[in-house]
Amino acid sequence: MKSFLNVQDLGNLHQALQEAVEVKQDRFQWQHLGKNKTLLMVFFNNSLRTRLSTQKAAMNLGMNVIVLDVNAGAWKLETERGVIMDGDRSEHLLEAIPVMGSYCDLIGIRSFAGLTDREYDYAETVYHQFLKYSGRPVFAMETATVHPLQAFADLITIEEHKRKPRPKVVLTWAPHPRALPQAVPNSFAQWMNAADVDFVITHPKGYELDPAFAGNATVEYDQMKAFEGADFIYAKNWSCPGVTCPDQYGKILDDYHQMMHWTVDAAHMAVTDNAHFMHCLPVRRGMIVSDDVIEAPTSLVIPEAANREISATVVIKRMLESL
Ligand code: AN0
Ligand code: CP
Repeated sequence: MKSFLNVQDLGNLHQALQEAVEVKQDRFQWQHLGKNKTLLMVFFNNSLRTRLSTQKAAMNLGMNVIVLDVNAGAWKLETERGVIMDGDRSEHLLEAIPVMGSYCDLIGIRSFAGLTDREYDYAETVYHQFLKYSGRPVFAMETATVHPLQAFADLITIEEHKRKPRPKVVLTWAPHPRALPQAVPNSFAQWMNAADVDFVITHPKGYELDPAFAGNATVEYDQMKAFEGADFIYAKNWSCPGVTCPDQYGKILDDYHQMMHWTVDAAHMAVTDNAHFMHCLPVRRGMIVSDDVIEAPTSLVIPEAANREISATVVIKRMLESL
């Protein structure tokens, strides 16, 4: 595997899930694969889970790891071609990328959406520049439109906790004070569409996900109706994807004070089939979810985060095997 952005990059999903089970049984059995190999993790944005779980995964596989926080100590990078660099950006991404590639064997990138230029974000411009100019296999650690390591961990978690062969999984929008990317819901939708689940998306009008990710999933605008009989509730905020209202791309459509009835609380969970609560974290309590719901025994937020180490181990293992 030379690139990891989408669920299709893993090939047979059932096989990948089986590999995750094997990794979980003994995560250190492929230490030889990473000997004298180096992973470079490049962060343009903050992280807790991705940073720790991906580094741990690489260590499970016997790799060395270098982490670069671009905004904390590196030169400010220009990303546009054809500009006169007389501002505060000292270096161009087009030199920085091959230089980074020369020090490592694999590259993981975190580069969030700018949320101003839909075309630039949805073309995954930064990711593809890394792929093209680094000469190394590259994987997304949340890029402009996707967060596949998260969605893979989410699916592993659902497989571990499902009580029916085909559970009902509901992705629900929830309020947040700041505009957030669509990467997490995009990937979650893509992976759920590929999995054997009954998948429903619920959000206020205007937050329709890009059809490339939402596929044929059922969209139910009545949140309570969507929650009925659900086995898994996956909450996440996202800003306007610009599908039904292109001029609003990356914006919050209504003041969050008006949207607090979308916060997942006990009254919401009461209409489900004793559903598990899920969220990728970091989560704002009182905005996305109430304290009692996230603290309930049915909440999976911690096992879900723990499975990030498993999803990352499978992905890095696959990349090491194809070096
Ligand atoms: C990011 C997002 O919503 O994409 C990262 C989530 C894993 N969240 C925040 O910036 C709060
Ligand atoms: N879920 C997730 O990717 O968390 P971080 O932003 O802390 O890495």
